[in-house]
Amino acid sequence: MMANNPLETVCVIGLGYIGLPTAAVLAQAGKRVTGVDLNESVVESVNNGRVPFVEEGLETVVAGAVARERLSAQTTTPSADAYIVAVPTPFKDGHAADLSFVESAARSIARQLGGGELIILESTSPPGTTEHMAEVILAERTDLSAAPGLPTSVYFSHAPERVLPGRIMIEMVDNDRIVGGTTTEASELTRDLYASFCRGELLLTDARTAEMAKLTENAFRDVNIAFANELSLIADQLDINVWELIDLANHHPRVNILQPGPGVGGHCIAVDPWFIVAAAPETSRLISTARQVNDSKPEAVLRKTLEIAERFKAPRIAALGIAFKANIDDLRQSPSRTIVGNLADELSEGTVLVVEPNIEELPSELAHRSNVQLTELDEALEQADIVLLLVDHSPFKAVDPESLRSKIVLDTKGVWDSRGRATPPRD
Ligand code: SAJ
Repeated sequence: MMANNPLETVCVIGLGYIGLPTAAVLAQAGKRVTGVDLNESVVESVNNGRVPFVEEGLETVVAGAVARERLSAQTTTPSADAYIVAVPTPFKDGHAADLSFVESAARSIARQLGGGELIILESTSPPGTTEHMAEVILAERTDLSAAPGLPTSVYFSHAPERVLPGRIMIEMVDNDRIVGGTTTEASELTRDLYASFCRGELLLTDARTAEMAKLTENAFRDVNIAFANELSLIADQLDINVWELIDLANHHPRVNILQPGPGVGGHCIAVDPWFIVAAAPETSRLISTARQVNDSKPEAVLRKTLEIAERFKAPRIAALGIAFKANIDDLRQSPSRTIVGNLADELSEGTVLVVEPNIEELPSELAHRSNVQLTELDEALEQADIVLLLVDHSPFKAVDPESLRSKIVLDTKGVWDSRGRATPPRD
């Protein structure tokens, strides 16, 4: 039984942006960790101590854990004391969550269980998914039960991650964390496991509230960014500088407006609020509208760029950044990538010079286009008629706006537009 089981071996299913760092910090904390991923090249790179994506500080921890034989990776699910499911939960048509990866992870775990194990869902999920995962497992294993305290008991919980890409290794350890079990015992076991690496407060609740809390955090940010994005469109219409406007308003002690941009990207904030909308469509009016406002921003940036481009016969447009946000190489659901693709589609003549310091080759949908080129920053700035800043990567921030005087600049992140900027923009 659990009291005798200190959860020494942990299996993490899904070695992506969340699963791999989680596996690494657990291994660093002394657990024996097996990471599981369907992708053989991911497995191979982890076993060689390498990380298949850019995340500050992660590779050192992975390499150390692999060298000390605390962390290894494979394509099949082994038996373990605890399982952490960190697989994607994308949305399907109509914005309902696609739980097929969670379900197949659950089935692979079911085969390994002997009683006493803890199964934690980390993937961001609609309310009820942890209970659903438990049902999938218990349907396969009628010899086991979710009632606590029996030799045949297994324990289920949700422990949503809330780390910020780019700061994962810091936030994984320092952030407070919500832990929601389907039983109190499951919550307590999860808390004990996470306490091995997490210095933040571990806040216990039930599984459904934990699921909703995670969605609420991202919906909160989405709604607030939508406010900033809507303001930027209004300010444009009224010929007001939005950066100055926000800076001035933020001097009020109870106002803290976020920053507008080319849209909201990534696999979290642009996705998770839809799970709330799908769960309560009639009631989630503000959350749903915020999603639409943020999703409409790339089109507004595209129209404005094309309008300016009309002034040239064959414009050279330097598009700075196609990642979904600053200083990462993640192009998933990136509004700037969409803008560049659509710009290339709609530009009858001219060239889009893409500058993205964090990648070595363009994604396939851009790579084959004759009017798109991956270009170094200096060269793109020199050649460009129009400079379209889409992501606030550090090298772009270092460009002196004075050097762009002869260009038409469209700065969607307010990086070079310092009017009224007495204080640095807040994150
Ligand atoms: N963005 C703006 N204006 C802002 C802030 C962000 O336009 O003022 C844009 C970014 O450019 C980006 C998008 O929003 O396209 C999302 O970026 P982000 O930095 O706000 O968030 P993510 O998606 O990298 O990470 C979020 C975080 N959630 C919250 O801050 C509530 C993180 O803590 C979560 O762990 C993560 O989602 C997740 O995995 O759910």
